Amino acid sequence: MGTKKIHAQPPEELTGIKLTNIPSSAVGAKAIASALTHVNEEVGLIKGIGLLSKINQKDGFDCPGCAWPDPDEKRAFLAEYCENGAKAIAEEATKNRVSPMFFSTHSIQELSKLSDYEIGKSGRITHPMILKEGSDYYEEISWNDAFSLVGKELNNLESPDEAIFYTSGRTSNEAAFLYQLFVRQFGTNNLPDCSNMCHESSGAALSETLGIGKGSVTLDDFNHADLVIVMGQNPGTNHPRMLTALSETKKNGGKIITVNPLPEVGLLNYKDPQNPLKWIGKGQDLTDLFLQVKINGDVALLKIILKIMKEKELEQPNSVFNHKFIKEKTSGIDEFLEDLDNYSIESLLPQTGLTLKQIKDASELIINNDKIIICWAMGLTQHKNSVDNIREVVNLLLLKGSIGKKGAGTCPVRGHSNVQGDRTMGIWEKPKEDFLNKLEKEFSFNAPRKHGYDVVAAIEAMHKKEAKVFIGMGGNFISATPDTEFTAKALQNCNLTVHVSTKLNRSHLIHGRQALILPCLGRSEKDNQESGDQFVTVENSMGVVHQSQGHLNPLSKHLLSEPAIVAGLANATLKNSKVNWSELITNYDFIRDKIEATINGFDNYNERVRIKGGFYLPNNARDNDFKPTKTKKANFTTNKPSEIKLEDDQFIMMTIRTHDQYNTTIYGLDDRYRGVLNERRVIFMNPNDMKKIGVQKLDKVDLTSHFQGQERHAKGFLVIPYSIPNQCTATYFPEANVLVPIKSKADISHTPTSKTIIITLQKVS
Ligand SMILES: Nc1nc2c(c(=O)[nH]1)N[C@H]1C(S)=C(S)[C@@H](COP(=O)(O)OP(=O)(O)OC[C@H]3O[C@@H](n4cnc5c(=O)[nH]c(N)nc54)[C@H](O)[C@@H]3O)O[C@H]1N2
Ligand SMILES: Nc1nc2c(c(=O)[nH]1)N[C@H]1C(S)=C(S)[C@@H](COP(=O)(O)OP(=O)(O)OC[C@H]3O[C@@H](n4cnc5c(=O)[nH]c(N)nc54)[C@H](O)[C@@H]3O)O[C@H]1N2
Ligand SMILES: [Mo]
Repeated sequence: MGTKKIHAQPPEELTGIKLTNIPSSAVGAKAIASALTHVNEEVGLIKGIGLLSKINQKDGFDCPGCAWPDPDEKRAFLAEYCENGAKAIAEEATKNRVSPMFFSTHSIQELSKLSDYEIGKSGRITHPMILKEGSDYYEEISWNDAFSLVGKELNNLESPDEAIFYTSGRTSNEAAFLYQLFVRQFGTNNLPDCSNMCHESSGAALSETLGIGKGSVTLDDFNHADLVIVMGQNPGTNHPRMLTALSETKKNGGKIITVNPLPEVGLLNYKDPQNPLKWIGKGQDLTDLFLQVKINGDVALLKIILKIMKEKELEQPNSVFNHKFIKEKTSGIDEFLEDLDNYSIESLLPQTGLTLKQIKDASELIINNDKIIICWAMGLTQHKNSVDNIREVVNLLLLKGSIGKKGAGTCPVRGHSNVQGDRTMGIWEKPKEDFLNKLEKEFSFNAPRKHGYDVVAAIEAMHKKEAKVFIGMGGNFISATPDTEFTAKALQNCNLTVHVSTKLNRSHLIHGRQALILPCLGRSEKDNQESGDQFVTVENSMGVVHQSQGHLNPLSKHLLSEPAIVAGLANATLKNSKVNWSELITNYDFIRDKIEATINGFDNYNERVRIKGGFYLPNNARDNDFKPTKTKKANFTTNKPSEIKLEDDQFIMMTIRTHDQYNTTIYGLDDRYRGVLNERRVIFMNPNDMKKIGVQKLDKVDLTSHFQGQERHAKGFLVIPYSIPNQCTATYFPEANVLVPIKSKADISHTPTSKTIIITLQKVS
């Protein structure tokens, strides 16, 4: 078998870099032009504009781009989308088809030599496909045969715990609910999901401290905030509509602090895409104070701020802390304040890369304002001490009483458009007892109690051959996960790998003994079942549950909806299920009734979700009620700064997204906002560091990562001098995933440390 020659990583060849000026502002006319170009190329202009008019409208479909919420009230025609949302839609609604003919003329080996960009551009998969043992070509298979094969392989396992059921965050509430029910009736909690690699650290920290793993603010809070702190996040690229919310904060007199190793264009300056009059000219400065922190220097920075706050409060009692809130609502203040004395500002400062003056300026803004929102994303969640990062953010908000009131609170900005909803639906390897009890009662079965594998544990189990069947509900497991070569081996060890997918991706090529691709409908397509056209529901980053309805005709009549695929798998696998799977999918209202019966906050689900705009789920932190925590109060915690020690020739590397990708889906080869065109194999470096190791602009280097005495290698990256702190570097994911060691993960949350990788560089002569 030719598996050895199959490429688990993108090719190392360079694509012809061009450097341009970094734009002085984000969005504006260029963004509109770029969006329309993608739409035109993939879908055609007229159909494309029709599609854009349905994005995030109350009768339209939820943009698959990100989980940023839509305004509760006004929604302008063509207004609730952004450049990158438009690209996401274009990518799904593409004219390009991956048909059985395509597969019969392209071997797996050949396809694996393509770049992720080329693989994605091949298009949407039209038929269920099987890769038989020993073959190098996928062939068409009937849905029935595909389901039977999965059922047979699952039932052949010695234990249900030998199967892995992964979920990516685009899956609707209805599909996710059915999927977890199927998996638990089969007998395992092995439900790893993309959250394990994403906001798991936020969930862990927020549950412990505030009693809910989700953020507390609503979109309207941005209209009322005095101060918004954006940490470790690049909204100009990844949540462009957030810039509108930030500009509202500014309009109302609020201030913005940005904490980031990179001066990300969108945060610094912005032009409203909905206001063409403002496209010409300078745009709006969003950030009032930019703290160019060193990678993983956030706990050190927050500790200095907290120490300054404490000092001021001691000098001038009642000038900083909200004592009423602290006394009534929190626990652990004394230990927390005492622990701050264990650290000195002098020893913390070098970790931040900032001057004390800059940090004092930030502290001043925090001390003088009461309504504070802190936003964050992957810059805080993907480090060894990520949970500490987020708990320290909570400490700051608690001292100020800046939670559970208008204009204040926590704002972890979610990634995938329904990643938060999937968790609400029970996609989690560590389900709560209360939820399992309700499932058992409603569906008359015994749910497994043993906690399942998260993403890293799942990879390790497959590597050790302790897990033998992998099923992915969406996503692109091989390219999204760390330690590419190790993970490839893990997947290749399986008896069967199955992917429910819209588009071709690398995970279809890194396969087990046999493999299946089960093609599903996309968000933008009509989902017709026995009772007529269905809608699905999703939950955004701020806990609003709402409808999403596709309007396009499905691109192939052989596609099934995700709920129908789950029902098919369940019917073929489960022998004693008392659930009528086939009936549930005739009308998704039936699924929603079951959700209402088993999950809190979904009362009158079918009725309330039909109200335009949807409804908010309960949120105890938003209501200033912290009873769900262990102490029944909001908890102060003591946290540790980074413990990384770099050797003289070592650098810390973060892996980030370009402006032209959606996770592992590569829309194009440009990173316009960072001035890099037509190349993804680049490494951003500080010019002083370049001098120190003797490399020049556009020199080619190989990268080696170092972890517990092991080395991993990635070849051929071009050096780009950039505004980034000393000893810090950045590369793009998924290209650099090969360097992320499988065992390098966050404490508690087990999130791979995709933003902290220790590397050295070797110049290629
Ligand atoms: N267009 C588009 N939209 C997307 C996605 C996409 O790929 N493309 N992905 C979606 C998903 S799943 C997610 S999770 C989100 C991701 O959204 P982001 O978290 O914004 O994405 P990243 O590119 O990982 O950027 C991380 C940011 O954190 C900064 N950073 C890195 N390390 C540190 C640190 O130690 N401290 C601080 N303070 N900052 C740091 C980086 O410089 C960068 O600006 O976006 C979602 N939306
Ligand atoms: N080094 C590094 N690694 C990272 C990160 C990082 O910052 N650095 N970020 C991590 C993060 S935050 C995340 S969330 C993960 C993302 O991990 P995943 O969610 O696994 O990856 P995606 O690239 O979002 O998945 C894209 C694939 O989903 C399929 N798809 C798209 N739409 C649909 C649909 O509607 N239904 C179905 N069934 N399939 C669909 C398509 O086939 C597409 O190829 O990656 C993580 N990996
Ligand atoms: Mo994510």
